[in-house]
Amino acid sequence: MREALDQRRKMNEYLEGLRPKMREPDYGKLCAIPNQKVHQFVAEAAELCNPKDIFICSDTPDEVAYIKHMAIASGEERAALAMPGHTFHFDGPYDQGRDREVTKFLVPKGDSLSPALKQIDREEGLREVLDLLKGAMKGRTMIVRFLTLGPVNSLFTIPCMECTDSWYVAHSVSLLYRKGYETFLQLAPEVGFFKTLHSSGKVNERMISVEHDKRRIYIDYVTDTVYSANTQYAGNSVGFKKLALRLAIRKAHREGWLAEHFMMMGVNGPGGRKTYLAGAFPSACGKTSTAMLPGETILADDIAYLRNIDGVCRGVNVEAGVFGIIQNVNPKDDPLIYQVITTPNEIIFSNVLVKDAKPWWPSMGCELPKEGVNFSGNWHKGKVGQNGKEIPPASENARYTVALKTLPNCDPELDNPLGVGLGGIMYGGRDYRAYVPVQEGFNWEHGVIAYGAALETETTFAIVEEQGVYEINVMSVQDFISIPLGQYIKNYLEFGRKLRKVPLVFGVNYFLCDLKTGKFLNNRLDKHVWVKWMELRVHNDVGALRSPTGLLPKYEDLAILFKQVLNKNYAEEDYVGQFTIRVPENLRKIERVRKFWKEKVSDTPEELFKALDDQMERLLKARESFGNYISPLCFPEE
Ligand code: SPV
Ligand code: MN
Repeated sequence: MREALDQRRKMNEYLEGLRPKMREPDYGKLCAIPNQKVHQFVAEAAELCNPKDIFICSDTPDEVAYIKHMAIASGEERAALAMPGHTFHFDGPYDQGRDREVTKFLVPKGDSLSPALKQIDREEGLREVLDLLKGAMKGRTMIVRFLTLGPVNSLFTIPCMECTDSWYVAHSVSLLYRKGYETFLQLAPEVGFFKTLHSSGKVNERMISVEHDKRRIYIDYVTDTVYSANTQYAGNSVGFKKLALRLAIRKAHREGWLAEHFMMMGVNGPGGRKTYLAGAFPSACGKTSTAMLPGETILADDIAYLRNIDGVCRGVNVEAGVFGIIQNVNPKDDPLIYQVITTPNEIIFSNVLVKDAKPWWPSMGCELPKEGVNFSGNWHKGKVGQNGKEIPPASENARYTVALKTLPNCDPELDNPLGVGLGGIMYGGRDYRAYVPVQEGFNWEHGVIAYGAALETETTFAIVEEQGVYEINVMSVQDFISIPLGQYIKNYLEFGRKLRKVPLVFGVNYFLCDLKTGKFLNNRLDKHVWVKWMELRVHNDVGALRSPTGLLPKYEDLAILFKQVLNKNYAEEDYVGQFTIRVPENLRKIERVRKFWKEKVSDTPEELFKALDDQMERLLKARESFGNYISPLCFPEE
């Protein structure tokens, strides 16, 4: 046995090269993985980045605790918060969010991606990023982590590994992903895996990356590798959020399944039943707060894989933790999250304000201190940054990182290798003017096109519509779609057609405003009623009204739900205001969506235009009978 092992070691030049650089226990943990591509990745990363040592994490509780300890000992995180288990971390002032400008696909010669996607010639990009990573880990430890995307031992599993010199990144992996060392021990030589090579680069005395102008995040789909240099913000440095999602989308579309920017939740219905719904929303449009509605269960808050298993659309959470936006989390609007992040739990706060051993963030439900420490160092109200702008107390994108299993409302099916069967999928953007708060597509095609492919987010509200700035964000995943957009939609439509049990498709809009006053027409918690209505629709328990843009809830059903869920009397007048079909605004929306798919995408399927045209015709026809603004009470029951 020992001889065989020795033999294998000898045959593996990568391991041989690593031997002098590693301590025996780490070397043993790496040798135990029977996959030469793993050894090669570690050997090449070490050769390039020149770390002082290499730590292989085999996921034992001691090692996981050591990583957290080192995150604090290195100064990347600080434990100076009163609440046990809480730590905080700062990213540099220029690294406070996903960086679209420097995140690029490496495209080999002869291959072409949609011009809308940021890209660079593969050879040129590799040269650039490898040069930045050269010697980047000098004097530091390279931490090697193994994890899986999706539950272990399942059809959905994608094995992943990361080499990083950041203990904060390695600690985030503990909270956000499922442990994968065991999976790698069984990894057959032909099984592919995703990998990330990351370095924070040069850091200052506050452990903040200083060479922000040399920040690069390059994605090599030829080898399924993400390279990230001079980054710290977890969305840029932990390679398994949107970076691996880009790789997963390519894989999914090759293999006939879907990788999506979805939350998933279990909604409790009558008679003790539970119905699973998924939802796609662009950042900061209500995705996490929908998934965290009190009384329901959360299965995923950011990324899901969907497969057709025996004709049923089944979904898994790719991750096992939440990297959530903290702004606006307060006891009134997000009671569950607020409770979790203000009690003793293992939580990393990033880019919040720290004062009196407590984290602070905007709209947390109390007044913020006038001074403290934040991502800019010592902060006081009125402090101005290098760009001449006032520095806010906390970043708009300040976050909390927590394992899903810490949450009392974590869904018990989180690790089910078969995932959960989805009853419905919702798409929602920030639409101040056009779409009603909730509606149901007439069928898969209509819903996917009218709500998903037409998903828009308006960045500013202006009374004069032309001043609004709209951004189409197809399925809220557009930034990450690494295949031609038209092909993506074709595959999506095809996926639904092959299902025996097709999920219902809903369009939601939490941001509808009164056209005259600009005031929101709904309260933040009203989404709970919409979600309960969807649950009833999945089981055909309530009827709906047939409007030109989709099936609308009936007033009497919503009135019952408002009473049951929020203990509120729902006035018919409010219903009419919220569910009035606004023909001019809807027509303009269709125009914008059509323009996008005509001008920005070269391979749009005809059926997409047909679905938009049909919707336009329905709107025009309804206008002939009822005028520009049509009360929902005018529409017939389906
Ligand atoms: C998002 O921005 O959609 C996120 C956070 O979920 S990130 O990790 O930056 O992608
Ligand atoms: Mn996201």
